[in-house]
Amino acid sequence: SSPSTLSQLFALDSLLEPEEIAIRDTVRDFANARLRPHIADWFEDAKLPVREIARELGGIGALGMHLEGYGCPGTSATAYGLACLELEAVDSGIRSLVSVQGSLAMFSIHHWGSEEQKNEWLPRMAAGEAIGCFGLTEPDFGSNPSGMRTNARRDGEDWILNGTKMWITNGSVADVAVVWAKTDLEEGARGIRGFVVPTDTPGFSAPEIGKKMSLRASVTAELVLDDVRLPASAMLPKAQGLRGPLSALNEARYGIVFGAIGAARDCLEAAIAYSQSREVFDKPLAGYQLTQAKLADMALEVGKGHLLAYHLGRLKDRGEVRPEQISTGKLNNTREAIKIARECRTILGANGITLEYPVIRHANNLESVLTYEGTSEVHQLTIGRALTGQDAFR
Ligand code: TGC
Ligand code: FAD
Repeated sequence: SSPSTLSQLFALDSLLEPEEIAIRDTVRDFANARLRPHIADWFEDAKLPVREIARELGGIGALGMHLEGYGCPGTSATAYGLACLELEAVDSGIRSLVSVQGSLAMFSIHHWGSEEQKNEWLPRMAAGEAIGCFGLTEPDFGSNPSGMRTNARRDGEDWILNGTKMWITNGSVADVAVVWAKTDLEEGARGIRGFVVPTDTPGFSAPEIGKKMSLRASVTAELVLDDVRLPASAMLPKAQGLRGPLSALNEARYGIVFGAIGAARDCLEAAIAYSQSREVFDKPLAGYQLTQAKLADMALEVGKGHLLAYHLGRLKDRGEVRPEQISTGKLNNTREAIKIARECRTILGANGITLEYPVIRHANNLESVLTYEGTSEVHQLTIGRALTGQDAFR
């Protein structure tokens, strides 16, 4: 009989609106035509042409896609998720670019910023003409950002920022950094606050982090803030406390729920195709029961991952999704995706370790995806807290 696609097996399109399918297909076609042919080289060379790609992504409306106004397309959250899925089916690094730009940097300005900040940055960021980054993590504070040491003190009307941020996606190519810092408790703007920092401000530097074995098609940098002087208007006026950055993380984690399953789908499609053409012991690998058992089990997880993502998309579109629900999707879909990537690698044998096929690249990328935006353990503890009412983080 003729083979079904994964989408047909689960009748996935029956759960989507025609407009969402059209957006998904636009992004898929763009990704396959403009990104897929180059991705193995970008990964091998650890060089992503961020500016060029950002302008093209802006051109198809993929930056700040589900934000309203200020030049943003204002699509449904589900459509945004589908875009993340198609981009990560090419590479997690591309989805990261979109997540950091749209869900972290643009969302923070859109949700917590002043009209002046929104008008200054969002239209250019939506078009991909200005690149943003988001500095929360520090060398000694990743899972526990509440311990951050980066500090903002008042000098007259100005703010002076000092500190170091670590592992910041797009850091060394960004035009603007959303930086989270602790403010002096005595000075009326208590606790953790966000600052919109143009990266050409004196005292700001962003050395790139090299020697990565994962997310090679993504720029990662340190941010060094050495007496960076900013006007009073640089502070995000509406964000106070950890809720500010964590609300942006919800947005980016939501995109990863979809994205990770895109990487898994790409691995599985590569493994199915390979198993049909590769002959072992005189017949195609696909004709062996052991292979089919692997493929069937992986298809179940890819299908279930889609269903969970679509469900969270609908909850988010209704404004009902809760952070611990996003944690269920981030934890499950990332964890299953990396298992699938590794299992697919076995089907490809030695060919599976090369960049001729996407599988080892996805597997390596997913090591980062498992860690950033809340490690698996952080999401287990978030779900555990929701189930028991007990906070086991500390
Ligand atoms: P906790 O006491 O739980 O909360 C402090 C305040 O924040 C509120 N809150 C949230 N608000 C919105 N969304 C969430 N998910 C929230 N979780 C908590 C909470 O209501 C409270 O508000 P308020 O007003 O009462 O003060 O804080 P905690 O210190 O116990 O921390 C909780 C924990 C561990 C879950 C949190 O710190 C955490 O999520 N840690 C992980 C850090 C993380 O994910 N970093 C990611 C950095 S960015 C990145 O990795 C980009 S990768 C590139 C890409 O995306 O592709
Ligand atoms: P740690 O927090 O030191 O964790 C180490 C281990 O301890 C993990 O297994 C963790 O799960 C475990 N652990 C932590 N707390 C507990 C606990 N309470 N109980 C049990 N186990 C625990 N950050 C940004 O701000 N912006 C970015 O753009 C960004 N981009 C990134 C890009 C890449 C490629 C990578 C790899 C990271 C990026 N990050 C970014 C940082 C990322 O968010 C952090 O790496 C992540 O939050 C984990 O922090 P950590 O690496 O310091 O690990």
